[in-house]
Amino acid sequence: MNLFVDRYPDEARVVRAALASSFLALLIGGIMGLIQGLHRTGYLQIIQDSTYYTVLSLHGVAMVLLFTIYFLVGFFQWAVTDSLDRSSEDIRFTNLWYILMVAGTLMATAALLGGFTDATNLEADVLYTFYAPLEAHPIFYIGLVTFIIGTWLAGVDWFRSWWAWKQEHPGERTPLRAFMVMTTMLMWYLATIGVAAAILFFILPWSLGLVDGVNSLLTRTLFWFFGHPVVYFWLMPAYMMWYVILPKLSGGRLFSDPLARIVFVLFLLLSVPTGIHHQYVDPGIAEGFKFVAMTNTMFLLLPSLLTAFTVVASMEHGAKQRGGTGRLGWLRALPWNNPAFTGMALAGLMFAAAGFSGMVNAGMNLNYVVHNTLWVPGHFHLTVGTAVALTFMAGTYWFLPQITGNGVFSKRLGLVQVLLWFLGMVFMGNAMHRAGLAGVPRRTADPVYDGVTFDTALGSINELRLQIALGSVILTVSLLLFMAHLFLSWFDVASNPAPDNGTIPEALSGPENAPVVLENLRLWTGIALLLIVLTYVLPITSIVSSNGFFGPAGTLVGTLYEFGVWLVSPLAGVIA
Ligand code: HAS
Ligand code: CU1
Repeated sequence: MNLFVDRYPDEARVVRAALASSFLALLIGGIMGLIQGLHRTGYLQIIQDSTYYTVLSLHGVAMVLLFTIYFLVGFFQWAVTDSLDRSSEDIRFTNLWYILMVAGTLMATAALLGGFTDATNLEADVLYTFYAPLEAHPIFYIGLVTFIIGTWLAGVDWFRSWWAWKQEHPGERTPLRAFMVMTTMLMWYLATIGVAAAILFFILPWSLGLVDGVNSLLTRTLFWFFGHPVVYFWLMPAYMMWYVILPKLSGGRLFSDPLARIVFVLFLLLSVPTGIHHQYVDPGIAEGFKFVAMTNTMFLLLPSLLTAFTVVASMEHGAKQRGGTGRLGWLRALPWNNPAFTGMALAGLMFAAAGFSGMVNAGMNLNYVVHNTLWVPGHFHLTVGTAVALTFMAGTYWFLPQITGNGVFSKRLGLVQVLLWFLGMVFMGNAMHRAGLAGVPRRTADPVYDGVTFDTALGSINELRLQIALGSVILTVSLLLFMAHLFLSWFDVASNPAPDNGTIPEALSGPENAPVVLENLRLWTGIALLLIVLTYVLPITSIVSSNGFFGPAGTLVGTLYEFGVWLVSPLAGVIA
């Protein structure tokens, strides 16, 4: 039997645990999403307006930090173990990073849940971006840091496997899946420097009461240093599924392995030096720095456009192997009755629209029209909420049998589920984008103001509200179906055997055609670092010299001194 679970039972256990955590977060986040969707459209208001922000914080953290990252660590563990064909160097270490992630999650979640009651001083109504001056209980930040350290150790674990593999296979090209994991993790290490610095040096000491204030522009900038690349941390595993699973499900092979590698290297190079495109309207950052971020963002479209080409070309190749013909007629020959395929293909289709709204966001002048409106949630419900989430759910229909040894309960149920998700997002994504153009703000419990009407170019605002509410309901139905289906498949209620289809076919143009220099990850990481220095040192220096490390007043030298004193003071305390 060729199933992953039979070959690597210990690793499969960690993968299953990560997936279970991921889907639990999805369920919790989804319920919060329904409450919000109905609340802000005015259809059902079961919470206070003030509680809306607790709900929204939980929704954001559960969906974009927990659901996505737990899924991807599980998926990456499979990708590394399976593609290198070797066990973890030390399974105890593998268990350790997962346990750390869970410990971090419990702390952060306790703080988030505390927001629902006055009985404790736990609270984290700070939304997933935790901008100062919004302040959470310290346990929230400690939880986040612990969770991130867990992901760092996961990366160490995979690098150890890769180095050991290289020792035994000198001169060989790294298998594609492992290559994708390594480049993604290098990107993640660079990106998380920003959030680690923001939390450890500024926000956590401030919430612990060790320092009086923070420079909120500085912590925002450090957040977006991390906050843009984190979106690719979610996207790159979805891309990996499109590159390695989708061509196979289409009935063919990946069109080009070298092109896929180039895409992942481009993400490593360009993901971080673009973060300022979230801050086009922030005062205190000179226009020139914003322009540089915009230019880098436009270059960053390239890996996604390359992906669109390669993945669709691979699908066409697959369809033609299955007898498809014609310029577009081949589309009919694709396996549309397979939920794993259909879900991923629809996720890709939706991403084409999402990429377009991303381009609008990225243009400095167009951004002024859409920033802080519902357009932006429209954009990310199509990117992370569809391209990523639907790919993860659909991919699970293929992936779950590999790690549990049990077949999926019902293909038809799976198909209905992925179609409903797509439909729900068509309503919600479309209506949110349009409501944003009408000026409806994001992150607002009840966007109704005296004397203000939102004018839509087409249709009416009530129709948009209805679409958002309807979308929320359809998505919830899809989510509940997914959870039920997952349960039925996982516990093998129908006793369906797992199909023996775990092998990934070779690409049409294989790794031997890739330039050797692509393997040089030190070089790419070095260039990525250089680009980060070039784009971030000047804006950060300027932010600190105008407002100090810890808020207004103080010159750069003065605050550097203050900062130094703060750093050594615990040490002085210990000595005394
Ligand atoms: Fe974004 C805001 C720009 C991609 C997520 N983004 C956000 C926020 C989130 C987010 C969460 O420049 C809100 C943050 C907040 O809370 O404030 N984004 C971009 C650009 C891209 C982009 C240029 N975003 C993503 C992805 C995300 C994500 C991916 C999550 C996973 N975004 C912005 C900007 C803002 C922003 C500004 C700030 C807005 C503001 O003012 O606040 C690009 O990476 C997009 C490139 C994509 C393409 C599409 C290629 C098409 C493909 C499909 C192939 C088709 C297939 C299927 C496979 C060029 C690959 C074929 C099927 C058949 C049947 C044939
Ligand atoms: Cu971004």
